[in-house]
Amino acid sequence: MNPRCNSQLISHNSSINIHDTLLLINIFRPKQLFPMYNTILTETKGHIQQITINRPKQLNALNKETIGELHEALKAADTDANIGVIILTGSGEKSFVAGADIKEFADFSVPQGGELAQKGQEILFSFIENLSTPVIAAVNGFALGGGLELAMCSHMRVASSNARMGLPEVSLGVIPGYGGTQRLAQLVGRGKANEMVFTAGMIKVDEALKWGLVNYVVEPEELMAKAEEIAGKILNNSGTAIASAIRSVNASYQDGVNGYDVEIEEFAKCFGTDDFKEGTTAFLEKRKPNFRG
Ligand code: CO8
Repeated sequence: MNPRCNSQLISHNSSINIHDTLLLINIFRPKQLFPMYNTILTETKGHIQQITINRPKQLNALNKETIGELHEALKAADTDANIGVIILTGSGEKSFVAGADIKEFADFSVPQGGELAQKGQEILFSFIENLSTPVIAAVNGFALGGGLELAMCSHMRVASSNARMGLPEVSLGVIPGYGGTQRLAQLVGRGKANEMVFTAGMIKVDEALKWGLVNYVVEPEELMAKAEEIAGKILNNSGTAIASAIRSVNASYQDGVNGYDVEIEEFAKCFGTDDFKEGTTAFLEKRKPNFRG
C-alpha cells in the first residue's frame, strides 16, 4: 500500500489517538520500504535477498539484537516464495563481521556463556546451515571469531581481496562458540584449523582460497557482482531440488545420520515434485525449464 494512503486514512478519523495511529502505521507499513530492523539492512533484488549487517562503528560485531534480527530476516527470506538465494554481507568496506560483540559477554558467567553459544548456534549459525534457501556470504573485510563462523555456516563464501579471516577467541581466553571448531576443520582440515585456532592469527585471502575456506576472491568493487553472478546460476535451477541437496549434503556432517540414506530419501522425494516434471519435460521438449519450486 502506498504510504500516502495511510496518512489519508488516519486524517479522516479525528477520534483516533496516537497509539491507534502508530498501530495503523505499523499494520499498513510497506515492509520492504520501511523495514523494522535496527542493526541490519535488507534489500530484495529480483529473486535475491541481500541482508547487510549494519553496525559499521563496531565493525559489524554481532550483538544479541543483531543475531535476533538476522534470524527474523533469514526466516522471512526462506519462507518467501519469491526468494531463491540470500546474500549476507557487512556494511562498509572494512569489515564483514569482527566477531561477537565482546562488550556484551565480557562479564558473563559459565551458564551465561553456555546459553549465549547454545542460543546463537540454534537461531543463527545452525539455522543458516539448515535453511532451504542457499546463503552466500560476501565477505567484505574482517571476518573474525563469530564473523568467520557466520561466513562458514553459509553455504558458500566469496571474499574481497582486502578480507582478513581468523578465530582469535583464544587470545580472549575463550574458544570459538558458534560452531567454529567444527566447521573450520570440515572446510580446511584439522591441521590448518588447529593452527588458526591455537595461534589466533588472521589469514589473508590467498591462503583462504588455497585452503578452501573461500570459493572465490575478487576486488572489493566486484564482490557483490560476483556473489550475484553465482546467485544467478543457482536461480536457473530447481529450488526444491536445491533444498533437497542442502539437506543431503548437511546429512554427512550429522552424528548418527547416514548421509547416503538421506540422499536416497531426498532423491526419491524429488520425483514427486512439480520441478522434476518441469525439468525433465523441458529437457525433452528442448526448452529452458520454468521452475516454480
Ligand atoms: N566486539 C565489540 N566491539 C568491537 C569488536 C567486537 N568483536 N570488534 C571491533 N569492535 C569495535 C572496537 O571496540 C572499536 O570501537 P570504539 O571505536 O568504540 O573503540 C571499533 O569497533 C573499531 O575497532 P578498532 O578501533 O579496534 O579498529 P582497528 O582497525 O584498529 O582494528 C580489529 C580492527 C583488528 C578487527 C579489532 O577491532 C579487533 O581485534 N576486534 C576484535 C576481534 C575479535 O577478537 N573478534 C572475536 C570476538 S570473540 C567471538 O567472536 C566469539 C564468538 C563465539 C561466542 C560464543 C558465545 C560465547
